[in-house]
Amino acid sequence: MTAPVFVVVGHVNRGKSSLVSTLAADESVAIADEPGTTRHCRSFPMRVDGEHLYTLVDTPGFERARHALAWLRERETSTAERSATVREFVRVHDADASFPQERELLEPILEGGFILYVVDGSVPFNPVYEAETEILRWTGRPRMALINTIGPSDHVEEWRRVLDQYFGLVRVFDTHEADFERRIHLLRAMRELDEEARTALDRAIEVLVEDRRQGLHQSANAIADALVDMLTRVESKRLEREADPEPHKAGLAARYYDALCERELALRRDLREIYLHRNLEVELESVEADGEDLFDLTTWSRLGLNRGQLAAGGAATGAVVGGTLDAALAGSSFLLGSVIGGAVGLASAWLGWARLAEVKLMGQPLGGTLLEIGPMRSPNFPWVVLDRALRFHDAVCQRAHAKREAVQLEAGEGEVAGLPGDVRRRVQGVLDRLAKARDAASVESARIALAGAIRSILEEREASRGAG
Ligand SMILES: Nc1nc2c(ncn2[C@@H]2O[C@H](COP(=O)(O)OP(=O)(O)OP(=O)(O)O)[C@@H](O)[C@H]2O)c(=O)[nH]1
Ligand SMILES: [Mg+2]
Repeated sequence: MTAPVFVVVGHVNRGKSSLVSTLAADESVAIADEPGTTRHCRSFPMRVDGEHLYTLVDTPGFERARHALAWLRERETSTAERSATVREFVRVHDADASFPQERELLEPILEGGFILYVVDGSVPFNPVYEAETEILRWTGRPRMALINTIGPSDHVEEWRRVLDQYFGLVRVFDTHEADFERRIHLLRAMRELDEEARTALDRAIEVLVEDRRQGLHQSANAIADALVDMLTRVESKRLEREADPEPHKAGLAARYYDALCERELALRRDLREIYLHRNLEVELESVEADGEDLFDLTTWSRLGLNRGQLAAGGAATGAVVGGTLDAALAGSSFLLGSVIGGAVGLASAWLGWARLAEVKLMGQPLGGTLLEIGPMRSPNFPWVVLDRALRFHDAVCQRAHAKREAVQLEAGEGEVAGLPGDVRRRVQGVLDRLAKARDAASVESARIALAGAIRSILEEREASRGAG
């Protein structure tokens, strides 16, 4: 079975490369505001595990469609001969080097490619496009039209009425907003182009769905790994006998803070890798910018956790006793800002940390003392990490590869707030086990259980998106 070739064509600057990028999940496709970004055809073979499923061809846009059509019409003999006339067009102008863009885009079609014609549904239809669609009709190849909407105006219905006359298949496909589900929908629609393409696309869909399932699995592991690392993290500093610990506290706290932030960032890089978004910016949100950061533990109500739930779940960590939660967590963000900025007295910063994480000063058998911070004991902390991980995962796993801007996590309603009670209790149960784990084997067993719980959460979310 040969892999079918789909040739993405359209007017210059209408989102052809965006379609290729999103459908191929390939962020290396050049996309830009300037018309004429794509100058030459480029093939993107869709391969999964070495299996070649289909090929997408990005092409330069139509530039002189009306002239090209006029040339064809002058030479029209019979309808049956139209595709031969298009071949003749390419051959003749190869010799005189005119119509470079039209020649480039027609060649892969004449070689047996299926046509995906992209239009911009935010600009009105005009007769230039009629020339383009007419040329495509002359090739006699199976074709589908896709309405992509770049700007804010809406001319989709107008386009649909026109395109229905020229194309057997017309679909709306927003190249910058399409998530995995919509990609699969489009591949299903493309099956209608041709019997042979159908077999190949069926296989492609099957492989992509399985690949996606594995992606969710890997993501759950990555999130669980990060959670366990962050929750068990300890920073320590050995001090000389008689040394005053005070001057060392702020530095150690800052190192601890940095290590946790760095681990969260590493998780984002892992998730980005899983979904083939290697160039996506994944910076952590800063407190200054939007008031939300990893240590914004005061927002526990946003996470949908009330004090009772936390107390029930988190009592094992010893941090929640009666009404002390609010006091313990109040101002933690401010506190961390001050650890970094050094604005507040070191002693009070250290005191604040002691409310979130264990801090210890221990005598050592061979003399001197060990100043230690961690592990994190705030019962809110893992929920904040999980919440942020879920939101980031959602953003990355649904992101179209044509959309290149940095990921922005929306502040507001947390994701863990929407989890059913039994799911939260399952997660909390594992967190409690982790807090009590005293050896590597019990930490590992908690990590596996956590990955399992997170996997169910991710799969549930994926299923609800598919249903929507
Ligand atoms: N917001 C938004 N912008 C889009 C969408 N599709 C394309 N664009 C933008 O439109 C511009 C052109 O997109 P490309 O995908 O490069 O278009 P093209 O048809 O390949 O352009 P040429 O190669 O120059 O013919 C880029 O700035 C894209 O970011 C969309 O669905 N939404
Ligand atoms: Mg392009």
